[in-house]
Amino acid sequence: MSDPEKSDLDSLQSQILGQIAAATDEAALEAVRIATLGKKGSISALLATLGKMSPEARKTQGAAINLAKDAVTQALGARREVLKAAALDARLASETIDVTLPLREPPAEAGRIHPLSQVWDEVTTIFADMGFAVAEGPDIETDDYNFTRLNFPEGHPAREMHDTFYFNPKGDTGSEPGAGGSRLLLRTHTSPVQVRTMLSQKPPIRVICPGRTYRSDSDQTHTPMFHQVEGLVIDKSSHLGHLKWILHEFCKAFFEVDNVNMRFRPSFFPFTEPSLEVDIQCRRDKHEIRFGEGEDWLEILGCGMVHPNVLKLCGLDPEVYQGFAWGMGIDRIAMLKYGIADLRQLFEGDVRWLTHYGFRPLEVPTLAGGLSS
Ligand code: 2U9
Repeated sequence: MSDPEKSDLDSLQSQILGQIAAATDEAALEAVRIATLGKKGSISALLATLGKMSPEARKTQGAAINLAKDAVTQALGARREVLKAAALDARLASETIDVTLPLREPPAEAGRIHPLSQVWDEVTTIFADMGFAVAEGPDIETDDYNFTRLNFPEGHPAREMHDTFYFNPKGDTGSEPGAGGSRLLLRTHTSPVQVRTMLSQKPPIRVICPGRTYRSDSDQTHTPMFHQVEGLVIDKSSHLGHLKWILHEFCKAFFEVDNVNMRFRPSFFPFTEPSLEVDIQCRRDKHEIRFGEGEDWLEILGCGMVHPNVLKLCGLDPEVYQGFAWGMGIDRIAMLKYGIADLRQLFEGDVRWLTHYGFRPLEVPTLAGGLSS
């Protein structure tokens, strides 16, 4: 090999080694490898010229080119290791986690219990503590259980189409309800559950009946579906004094105050006689309402002694048995207790609203631990 050729090879080698040293990542280094040792690379091109040389020239130039190739291969390998280590260091640095950051809320913590479910649980907890069982029944009822056995006379306004969602009688596709006591309807109160209880159990009876109820009514204070909880006590001696005590204890426990002043006003329901409506005293400040004492009265429930006709229609002898019943709207008492202004918000399913008004799922209401704390 002549000197100029050798110095050409030397300068090519040092140029390539310079490119290898300047490669700042593995992709740049790979580009250098392809440009030198790849099929069309500069060193591969030199090696390809060996075939056309004389044996002597091939010997000397072949050795020199192979030395340069080895030097480049070795430099590529060494640089690759350096770049690999640097890339790993950079990745480790970028992926560090701050173990002092707070944990993300687990799903059981992030979910919320709807205020209606909360109040439902609060009410059943209070009455369960007094020895009441919970009874449930179907949402679709007969005319007989929803009205007739509750002493609603034929033609009573509550039976009218505008209040009650009737189903079409079998075979009738028109909108007018058919005749007879077996028409199906969406129950307008949970009272048919008490009817079923009386028909299937012997007194003494102590039940509460929470559930969905339906009336054809929709405005700011009414939704076509709403929730009620009713109670029933039947035995041989229960009287209005017992009823007043139960309702007083309930109101103190539910509103979580030591005393509640109550007012019992005469009223009328077909299924009770006498019938009463119950108000509790309250004080309204600008931003909040306090229950139990104050200048205002708030209606919260209705009640009364079960009408002798109802006892008879439910298979009990009114000469032997007597008892009392009450009913209240769960939606209404939930709104009062938790300061919910618009009834319709209860049914909108807005997750932002639920985050504000909802309850933590693991904080189950108990009388000992606090109902709503
Ligand atoms: C039977 C006998 C008697 C249940 C009662 C009320 C009074 C009452 C309303 C409160 C607000 C319904 O949600 S509301 O509109 N209820 O005032 N309910 S006594 O009496 C019964 C029930 C069943 C067999």
